[in-house]
Amino acid sequence: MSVEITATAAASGANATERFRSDKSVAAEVGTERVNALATRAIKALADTVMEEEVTYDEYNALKSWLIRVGEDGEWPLFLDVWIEHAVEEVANADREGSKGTIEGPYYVPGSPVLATPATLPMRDDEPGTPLLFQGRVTDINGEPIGGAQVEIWHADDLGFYSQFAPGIPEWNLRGTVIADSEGDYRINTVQPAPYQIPTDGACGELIASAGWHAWRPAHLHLKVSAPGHQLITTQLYFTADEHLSDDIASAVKPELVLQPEDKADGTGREVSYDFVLASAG
Ligand code: MBD
Ligand code: FE
Repeated sequence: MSVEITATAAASGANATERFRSDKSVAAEVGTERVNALATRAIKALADTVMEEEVTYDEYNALKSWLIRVGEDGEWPLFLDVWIEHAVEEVANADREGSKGTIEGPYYVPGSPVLATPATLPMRDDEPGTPLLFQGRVTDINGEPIGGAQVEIWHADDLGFYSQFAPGIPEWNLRGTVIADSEGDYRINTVQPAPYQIPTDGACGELIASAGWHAWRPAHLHLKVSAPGHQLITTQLYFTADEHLSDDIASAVKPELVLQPEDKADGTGREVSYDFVLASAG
């Protein structure tokens, strides 16, 4: 008997929605004045679009049924993180010193296995993909190493799927919390992630197809790097020569975040170094 496991937009959307509910939505409270200001402006922007573009009832009803489907497919986290989060991140990190951040996206899960450096991320015995040695140092803005800094990493596999959001992948596959050594150095063995395609069979995919856009993000590693007394940075790293660096559907690429891996001398895959610089807290 063979069991075929298929990734569906609705299943990964449901997981992302549940994840968001349990991690983040509880603490989110916004005061009356801000809600008034922001909701008034956002609603006006939509109403202005209707007026300026002379939107028809057919178009209005298409929007209404599409919005209903975004919810049904659990794709609000995906929609917001793909098309809006980059602006929120830009505002949040406008004055930050040290390494560049970028968006978190919908697929972070806190509490991944803690691993001492040198670490190998949890992966299957036959994990597909090119082995990647990702290493570097965590320092403060004066270049002083931060011993014991925490490098949380999560990324898609060689097929572009994330554990806990696509079926049939071990729970913590390609996710880990790596503790740097006393010199702030970290060393992580993993595999190169594949470019990521927004699920095409859900509401977001429908928007992309209807608008004639493409659904791709360049291949990327997600990271959260932190240490006591320093500001946590949420970022992503990309790979040189990826055809989607210049047209990421999530608008989350910055030139400082592009890695240039090289072949390892022993022929066992690729390697690349990247140093993180953490701003001090407060
Ligand atoms: C991803 O992997 C991602 O990083 C973002 C931002 C949105 C959708 C999928
Ligand atoms: Fe991602």
